Amino acid sequence: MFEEGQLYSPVTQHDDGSVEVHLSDNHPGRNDAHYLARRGEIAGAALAWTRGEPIPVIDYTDAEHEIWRTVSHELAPKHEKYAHSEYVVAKHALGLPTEHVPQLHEVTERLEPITGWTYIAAPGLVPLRDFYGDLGAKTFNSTQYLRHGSEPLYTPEPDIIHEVIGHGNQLASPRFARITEAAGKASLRVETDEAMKFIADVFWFSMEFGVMREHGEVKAYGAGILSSTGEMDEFGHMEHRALDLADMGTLNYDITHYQPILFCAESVDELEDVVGTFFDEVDDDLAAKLRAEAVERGLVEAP
Ligand code: TIH
Ligand code: FE2
Repeated sequence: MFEEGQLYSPVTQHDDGSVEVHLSDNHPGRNDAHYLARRGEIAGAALAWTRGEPIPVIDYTDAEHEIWRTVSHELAPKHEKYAHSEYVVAKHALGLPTEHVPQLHEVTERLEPITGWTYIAAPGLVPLRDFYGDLGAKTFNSTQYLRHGSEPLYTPEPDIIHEVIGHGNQLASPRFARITEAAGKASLRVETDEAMKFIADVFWFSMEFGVMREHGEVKAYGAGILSSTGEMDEFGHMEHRALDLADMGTLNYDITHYQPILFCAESVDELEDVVGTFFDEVDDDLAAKLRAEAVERGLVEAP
């Protein structure tokens, strides 16, 4: 949801009202006519929805429920072993279904009493500033489609499994929820595209792909790791760097592969002190200052 247009497949609505989703050349569903039609149908429901109305209810097929079930069951033991306890405790508190795809209104019904967050429907890409602006109002723009059944372990394109099992469980932690809200509020404070991108990149290397030490082990708390069984198996073997805002805000990443460089917080306290405080305070000047520091340290080339 960060590099819009790259992360999510573009959606176009034709004059006859039909909706077409454009999958990239390496997407496992690109030649599956049934999958393409289904993606159009689900994106169309979100496009037809307007705020204030009830969130569209999707009539999921048995095959879609089966993908949810498979991924939920594969992830559960990995979460118990390799996810940070802040996430695991929040996941148990939220108690999402594992046997069927939940509707977004059900996610809200569980989440809102815990941390006040609401899920709304997005067709796919949401402009960066809209997405973050909504986070500032504790509102999460979520896709409703499922990843292609042939590759359930990892998808380069966020789907409802990522949005709900990754972010939804994470947002049931009051501490993670507060940091996410702060990132949203930060987006409303900055004017330059550079500062907005810097915030989104710090978010990427924390709430999306962050790892954290706990009892001497490195555990996952980032939603993008927690929704992918493949990434859950691999994050322990990647390069782990200490939290470093200048580095996090400027490091390039490729969204189509497992993340080879991850930033490791020593604790939730440290995450709040470094990343949370950054989101609370960042403005155009601070983002520019951190970018200049990254250039100075040779982390990134001068523009
Ligand atoms: N790779 C994640 C998954 O398989 O669940 C989805 C993504 C999250 C962020 C970027 S892509
Ligand atoms: Fe995400």
